[in-house]
Amino acid sequence: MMELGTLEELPVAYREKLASSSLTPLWPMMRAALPYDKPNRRTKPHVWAWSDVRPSLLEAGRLTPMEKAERRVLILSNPGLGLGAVSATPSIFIGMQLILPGESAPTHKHSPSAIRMVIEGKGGYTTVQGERCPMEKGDLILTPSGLWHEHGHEGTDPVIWMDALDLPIVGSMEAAYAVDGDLQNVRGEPDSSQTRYKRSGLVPYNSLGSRRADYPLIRYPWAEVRDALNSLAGVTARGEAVQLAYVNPETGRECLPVLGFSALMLRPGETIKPVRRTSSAVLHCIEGGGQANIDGEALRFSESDTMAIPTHAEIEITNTSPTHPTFIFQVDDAPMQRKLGFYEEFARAK
Ligand code: GTQ
Repeated sequence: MMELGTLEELPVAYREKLASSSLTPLWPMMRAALPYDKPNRRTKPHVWAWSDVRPSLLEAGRLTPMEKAERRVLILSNPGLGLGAVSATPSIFIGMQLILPGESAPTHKHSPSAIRMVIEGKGGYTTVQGERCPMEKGDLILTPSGLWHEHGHEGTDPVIWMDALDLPIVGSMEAAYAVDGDLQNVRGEPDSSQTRYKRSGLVPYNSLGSRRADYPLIRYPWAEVRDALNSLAGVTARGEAVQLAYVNPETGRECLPVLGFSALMLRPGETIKPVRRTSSAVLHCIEGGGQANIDGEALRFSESDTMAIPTHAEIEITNTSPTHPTFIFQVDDAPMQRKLGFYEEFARAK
């Protein structure tokens, strides 16, 4: 290991000359920029309890009308990333969004890509590029980069969902922006999960010959995902993760460029120990609960709680219920890391 020179060793006059020419020496910060073996991580393992989030969000509903919010969202700020941080992990923005009966969140589009994971309430919907998607608990709805979207609510009780965006990445490129639009014309047909892409393994015949749609499937209904997890559990050894990835049905690849999405089932009493990965993640408990151990920190979670997992973390997750399954929705940044060529999984030290 080299002993690297420090800033203080350099003559003051030289340092001042560099600063006045907008130059900075690398070597004093070499190890901070490129630490050996493992990145420096500021992100803390953390659980945002639904019992904290929900009342604060409902209070926002009383304090701030939609006209003054555009999107009524509380951001999950990772406590390791500084007060008021706008992300849950370095790459993942998570917002909790409330819409009250009769309200709508106006049409816009933006350069970051987003998804919604519905937590509570009936009667909400998101219209994406003219396709109206009903929102039921556990449904995943994509609003990819550049597609018009608006939210509405025709039910009687508050509707709450979790937003995940690649905003920290797009923002760090100074490339994040939005455009306002008019109310969309809604095509008078059910969303594609109920029509063109009703079942995995089947795609419209003509799609084989045409240029593939970037985003053919916008909504992934939870009832079907849950059912598929149950079927997969029947052929998966205990202790092995029962996990399904949400993909683009035309390409079989991840549905968005930066963030990846999957659903995980833990059977009663089951513990899983996923391999250590270079990606960071956010886990949201759709149903059930349990305990996670992240880099030696024990964290309990229950239904609708949301958890941040730093890059390179050692993790273990247990469903502490002896009788009920636990279902978890996972957001991670593996798709972007794979594209950048450094995504890696590390075998466990025995
Ligand atoms: O619903 O379009 O949490 O534009 C942040 C930015 C949600 C949205 C967020 C957004 C939205």
